[in-house]
Amino acid sequence: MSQLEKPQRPPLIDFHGVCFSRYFTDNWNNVQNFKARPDDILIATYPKSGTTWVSFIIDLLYFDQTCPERHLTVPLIQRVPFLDIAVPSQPSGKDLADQVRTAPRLIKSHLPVQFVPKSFWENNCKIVYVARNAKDCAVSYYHFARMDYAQPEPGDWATYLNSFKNGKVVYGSWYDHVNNWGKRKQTYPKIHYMFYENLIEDSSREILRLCDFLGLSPSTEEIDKIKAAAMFDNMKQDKMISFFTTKTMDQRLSPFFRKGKVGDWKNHFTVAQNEEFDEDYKQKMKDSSLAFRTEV
Ligand code: PPS
Repeated sequence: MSQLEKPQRPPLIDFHGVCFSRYFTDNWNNVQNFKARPDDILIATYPKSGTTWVSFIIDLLYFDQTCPERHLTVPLIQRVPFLDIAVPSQPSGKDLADQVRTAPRLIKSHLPVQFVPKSFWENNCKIVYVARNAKDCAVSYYHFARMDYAQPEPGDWATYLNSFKNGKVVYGSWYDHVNNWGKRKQTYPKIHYMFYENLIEDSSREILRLCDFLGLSPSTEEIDKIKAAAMFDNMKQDKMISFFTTKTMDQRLSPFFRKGKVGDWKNHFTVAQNEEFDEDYKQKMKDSSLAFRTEV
């Protein structure tokens, strides 16, 4: 990407009490009025929590047997449109979702639970939520913000870490996001709440749990094939998912498929930053029943 093509970084804005940038609010009314269908599956996450990984797995689970050429010819952003996004000169996620002709439609969103379009709830849609521990999430988001010009200027790591702790990043507070989705699960049973760390630890087990939730019963061979295809190094090489053509991303600064590990935070946090983070975390998560692992 040349300097001239770089889109202007948008400022962070407060929108209904949550931080966003305009690329995630410009299409707000259309997104809110999105007409979900009963068999749509929403893949919801806080950014950098394993969305692409789980989207890829679910897409293969549904379509690899019936349409094996799909994942070789159709970019993942069309197979699993990102509902919320609207970047100038690119089709909006909502338009891409409307164009999907296969069923079930798989739809990605980073929206906090209170902003999910009401048609998903009205139609009793299945929702897969993926969460990742806050420390690795912050590190991954920092590197993503350095290379993605749809994100506000991240500043240096210390500055970014403070912004993350205070929810001053696009999609707001990680703490609110994971907890409010967790609370919604208690009243809306059709949410499957997954953890990135569990997928790293044992992806076969997690794929089986996912299948159980989705009502799928693939063969052991299919699971093994999907597990292999979804390994970090394989996904990183896959031209249909690597976002190389996404205009806002300069992957020379940091690749989208960066490390794919649990515990990379240890290479970023100073001892003091870690202590302060833990103290703040304890406060913010004191009423939470969620248990995150920062190593596996
Ligand atoms: S986004 O932009 O919010 O949709 O990003 P998201 O896909 O949620 O998260 C990106 C991080 O997930 C890692 N990733 C993987 N890890 C392990 N295995 C596989 N297959 C895999 N695919 C994606 C990706 O590398 C990002 O994490 P970091 O820590 O930055 O490497």
